[in-house]
Amino acid sequence: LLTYPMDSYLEEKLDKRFKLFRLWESPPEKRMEFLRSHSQAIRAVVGNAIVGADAETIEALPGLEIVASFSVGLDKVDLEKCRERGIRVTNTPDVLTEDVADLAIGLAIAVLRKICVSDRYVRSGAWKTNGDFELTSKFSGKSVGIVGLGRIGLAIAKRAEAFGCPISYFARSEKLGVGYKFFPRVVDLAANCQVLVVACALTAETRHIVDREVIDALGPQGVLINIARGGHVDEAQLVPALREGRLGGAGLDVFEREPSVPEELFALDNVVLLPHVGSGTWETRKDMADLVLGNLEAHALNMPLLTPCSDGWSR
Ligand code: 8YV
Repeated sequence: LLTYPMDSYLEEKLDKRFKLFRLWESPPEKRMEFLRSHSQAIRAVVGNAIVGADAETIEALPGLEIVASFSVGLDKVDLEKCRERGIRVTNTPDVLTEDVADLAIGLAIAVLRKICVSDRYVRSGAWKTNGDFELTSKFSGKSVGIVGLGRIGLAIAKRAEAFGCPISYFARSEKLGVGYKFFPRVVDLAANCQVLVVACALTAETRHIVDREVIDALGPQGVLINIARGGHVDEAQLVPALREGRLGGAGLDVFEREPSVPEELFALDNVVLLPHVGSGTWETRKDMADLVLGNLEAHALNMPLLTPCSDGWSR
């Protein structure tokens, strides 16, 4: 069962090797009926960051053996239910780390140097009529705070280091041997950095980890970058903070209710908004698809899975 239209390469390969059901082809109100009518046939679910395998879906599929997610984040998979039922879960770690880390740095530079605003300045003809563009803020050397020092967090740290940025981080526990300053509280990390990057997995524990207090600690000169999940940030607090200049800026690849984005953000020049494209390159999406296929094949052949879910907190 493919839950959502994803990569065409993945869909073609799945279609060739398996009997493929496409969940989105049935209207939302008929989905449970659809699942129940194929409940015996469906042995695997391939979901993504938008539609995974929730408790209802899992319950409707008594023959389900494996959930192979086309994502590293597993917040759309009911892991508890899978554990209870002995359903195997795989994701796509590592292959997307570089792209997501690249995009985090890209967003930070885009916000601080106003790349998108100045692009609009040229396109609108304003350069000719109004003269030089306003001055912007430097990225190199800014202190960068990272929430979650997993694979992606570390890759962002490595890149930011190359820009001469001092790095600090928040994680569930201090990581030995990384050489970055550890803050046991996110609010203290936010108060002590200029660019705060969210790079952890979304769990009950990390939902709204960036709340009003953290936003205020980051402050009018601070920039928030989110390449993880919209649910990490309390959007109802973020939007007025950006509008009122209580927060300096934000680069957001993810939102709480994708594909809906708070429209108030559209008018703001201190934000850069992307449609969840962190892993969205041809190269990486192919690698992710190959991992999904490899995991399904390994499962079918009773071989060890390539990337079983480790249930970790940092991605
Ligand atoms: C994808 C992601 O956008 O890996 C993740 O957790 O959010 C992304 O790589 C998505 O799952 C592709 O549809």
